[in-house]
Amino acid sequence: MLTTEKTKTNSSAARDGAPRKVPQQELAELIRRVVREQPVRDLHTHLYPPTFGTPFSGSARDRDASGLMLWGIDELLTYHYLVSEVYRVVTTRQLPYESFWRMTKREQADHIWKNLFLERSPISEACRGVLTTLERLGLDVESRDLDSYRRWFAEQDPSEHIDRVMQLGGVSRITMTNAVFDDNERRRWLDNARVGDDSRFAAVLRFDPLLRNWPSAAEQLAGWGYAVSDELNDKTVEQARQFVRDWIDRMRAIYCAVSLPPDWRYEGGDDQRLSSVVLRKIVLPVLAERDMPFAMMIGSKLRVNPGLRDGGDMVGLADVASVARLCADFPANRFLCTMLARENQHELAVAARKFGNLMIFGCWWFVNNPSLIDEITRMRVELLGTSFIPQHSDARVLDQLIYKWDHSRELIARVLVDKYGDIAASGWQPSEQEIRRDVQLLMHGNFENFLGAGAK
Ligand code: HDL
Ligand code: ZN
Repeated sequence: MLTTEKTKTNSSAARDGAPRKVPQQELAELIRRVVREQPVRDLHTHLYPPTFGTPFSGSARDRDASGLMLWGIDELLTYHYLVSEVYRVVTTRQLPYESFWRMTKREQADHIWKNLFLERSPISEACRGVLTTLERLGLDVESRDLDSYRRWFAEQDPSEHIDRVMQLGGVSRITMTNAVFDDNERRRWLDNARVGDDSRFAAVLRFDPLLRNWPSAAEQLAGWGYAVSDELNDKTVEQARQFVRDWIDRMRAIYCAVSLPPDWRYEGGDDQRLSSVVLRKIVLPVLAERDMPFAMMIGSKLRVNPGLRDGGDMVGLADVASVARLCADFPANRFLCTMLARENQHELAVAARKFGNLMIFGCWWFVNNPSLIDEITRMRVELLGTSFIPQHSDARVLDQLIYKWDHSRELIARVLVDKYGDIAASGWQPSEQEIRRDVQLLMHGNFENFLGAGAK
């Protein structure tokens, strides 16, 4: 219905001190700028500061072959996404997996560069990301001169490069994934209590085996001095809770996390599945006591093709009803959740409408592609407004922060341009201040507010 009454003009609104309304034609550019300028708190990565060692460093003195801080062009090119993709082009008949894994990192990178960049155009998202990163670092992509890129990286200092990449990616703080059951990771924390003391990084206690394979996890806890048996009696429960507390404290973890297989289920209070009992008796009580969220990343079938190593995992349809049951049964806990299957995304967003203690986040791994980020983010805004966390990078190589956030910011902005445009068309003219407030929530505030008092 067309109203005859003139709406307030900007000048009269400005006179009475209301925030300036943004004329529609300027709206799109303003939204893109706000999204570009808003620092993001990246809630899930596999990145590390130099204190965890780095296999790549200009000076041989600093190199640590098992170091966890991955950065530079050869790590970018040998990202497990690209290993999977190159094996679609050069099959195992031509290059057996073990021959590839016996190559040096440089030789593997040469192989991927040749087959996925030079002999075929690098148009996949993972290939394109390498190009975006090189371009934003100021390197000459058009030259296609891999050795020139290598020379440039070899001149960089790892810690200074972290500052540079965070600045280019607009990342205010990096959240690590600290897998306590990984020997390399655990040893570094036990050898050096200050290993996590880099203010640019926050730690996350990741303990998949507790839920994926309790008997094996219990054996390892016993080996670490906790009086646990694989029978979940009171003594074992208390000792396992102490294990979780000890590592939250050692890492100063801001939340705890697991990745779960697609067939993971939680059937409610009397569910005697080992993972459900471990959740109910060990994990969730400690997290409630510590006022700390629990992140569940659900849908990964591990090593369906072991020859590809980290690249060998597969996606499967998960059960959103199990997440909903957890949220209902544990109202004192807060749950971060992301799912790997595209087909789970709508139901998960609807579950978030039902439970305020559920915060859905990110377009994870196999749905971290432009077409799906657009689809999923659009659907989430329509169902949840600004009350979700649109993205995390999942970066494994430091430099990936640049492309993963460049690509996602553009896509998130595109959705917001449409959504603010829709309300402006009804006469609700958003002010710049309101847009900045909303984007700060999406990129930073929703995550920080969900962390609770205990962690920042
Ligand atoms: O379990 C996870 O955190 C996943 O993100 C895996 O690390 C996976 O290999 C990955 O890197 N996805 O992007
Ligand atoms: Zn991850």
